[in-house]
Amino acid sequence: MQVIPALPGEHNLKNYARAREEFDFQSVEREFSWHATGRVNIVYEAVDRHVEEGGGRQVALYFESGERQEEYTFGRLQGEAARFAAVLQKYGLQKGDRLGIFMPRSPELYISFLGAARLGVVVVPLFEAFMAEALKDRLGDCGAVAVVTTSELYPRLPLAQLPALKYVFVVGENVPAGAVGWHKEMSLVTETPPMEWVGREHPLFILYASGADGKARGLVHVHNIMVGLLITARWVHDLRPGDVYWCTADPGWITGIAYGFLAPWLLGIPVVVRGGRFNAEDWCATLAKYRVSVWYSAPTAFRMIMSGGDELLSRYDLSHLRHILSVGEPLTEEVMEWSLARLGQPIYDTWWMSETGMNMICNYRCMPIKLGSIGLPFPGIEAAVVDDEGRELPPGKIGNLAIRAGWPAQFRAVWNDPARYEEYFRHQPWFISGDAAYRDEDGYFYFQGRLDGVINTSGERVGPAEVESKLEEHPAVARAGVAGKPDKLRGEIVKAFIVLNPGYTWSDALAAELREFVKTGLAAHAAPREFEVKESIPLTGDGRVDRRVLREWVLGLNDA
Ligand code: 6R9
Repeated sequence: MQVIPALPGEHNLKNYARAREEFDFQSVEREFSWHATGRVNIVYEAVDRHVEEGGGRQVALYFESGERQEEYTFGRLQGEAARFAAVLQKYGLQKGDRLGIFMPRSPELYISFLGAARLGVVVVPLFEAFMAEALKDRLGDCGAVAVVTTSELYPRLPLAQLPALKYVFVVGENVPAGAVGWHKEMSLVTETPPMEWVGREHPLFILYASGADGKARGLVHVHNIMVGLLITARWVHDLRPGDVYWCTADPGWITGIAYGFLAPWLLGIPVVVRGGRFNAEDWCATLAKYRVSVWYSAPTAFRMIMSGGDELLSRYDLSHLRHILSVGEPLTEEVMEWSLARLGQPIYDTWWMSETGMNMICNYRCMPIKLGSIGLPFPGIEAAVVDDEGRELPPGKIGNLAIRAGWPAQFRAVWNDPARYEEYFRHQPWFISGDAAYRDEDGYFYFQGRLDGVINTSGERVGPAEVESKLEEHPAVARAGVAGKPDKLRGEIVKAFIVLNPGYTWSDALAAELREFVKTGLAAHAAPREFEVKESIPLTGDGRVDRRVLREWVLGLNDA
């Protein structure tokens, strides 16, 4: 096994072993203003505080998308967020109400998030690829009273099926009849409300994440998430004054929320946000143009840049890049070798999930990287590999990757579904992640795939049951079973096994139609890339799809 030695030089985290022994999260709490004042709001710590301490003219956000290029200082963000809080207040939104944010990356998205949280309103981020059904499930489940969107996405909102939804704020021109103009309302604000102080346990956002069965679950994160974000931004991402940080994840997913803006802003570090579709050339141009020094991305993106060839990289000055991190899917040897050879540095893998809220098992600059390992638990975090009864397994044995419950950024509930929440904690004191892993003698962890059938395509989480129920709405489909099939570029692709209804025959046209059906009904990234017709779908004793057999099917095991 290849080992990449610890990097020499000054790092924020200097000695991992010592930090493991001495560090506790309470020491981080002392860094927040609320430690002294008792007044809590993450927006104050991420934005207002920097302004009050004289950093109002520092850039917080470099935004670029197509023709649009804008810079926002912390001062400007503070002002705009306060105005949006005033708009929400005018429309009667109060602390604890839920506000959906369903739009492509734009400054207005971040302003809406901050403005809501400033008022104690709970944000429900919705990935821009979601279609009517996914939106109905999520907005309906949390009873959102308002949504921020764009005129392009507005028609996807199934308004008639969302009785609790009272207002839709539309960003940009062409505000549809019945909707509220976001910009117009912002321009009318004359007075802004003060920061709403909340408890540390007050909900900040509800993020819907797919599980193995049923509908997506609303993971509730609270303002206290800041404790985990600040210290990982410093020790894992190694952020310090002068850095320009680019996390490429979309704010519809946990990475794009936690590290896309909250974590770096807690340290007053400017972030780059790039809109539009992925394009290897544009991404290299962005790294060079903004002199990105710390870059957080995913293996699929690295592979796409890799396939652009050395010639692409050689045209850009990437000399400012000093720390690269990866998340979401296994970081393969080929990507690591490419980075070492072409970017002159390793990539630091980080393992965590929507439920954990913060980086959990990571690689650090002061520690050797063992190729193929997701690294070591963050100081203050205890991780283990446990069997199906919750008993700890020795090194080398594959089992459930588990985390000792009670870390600061932990999700606090599954909205409307306490039983689902309890299920994660069924083996006290452990949180059971759903991932398989083993540990070596030195305590390094090795990710071994999902245990529960959740699909990870290009780092995006897809719930097989949601895709199955969508497919089964189509008249041609009697029964569907969906699984992730290993794929060189995307990690996994969505593969659907289907049983046809009488009178239907299989054809490429039907495959295309089913694909489109999922794409337009649920979400583009959830649409199966491969289909296979079967006589029947394997079921477990209690009538659920047997994910273990599907897994064998996609891997081509026991092919019958
Ligand atoms: C942060 C995020 C979580 C699932 C997780 C695991 C996979 C995350 C990984 C990784 C291999 C890594 N995952 N980090 N797999 N190596 N470094 O992605 O959250 O969208 O909830 O997905 O992603 O399977 O369980 P989320």
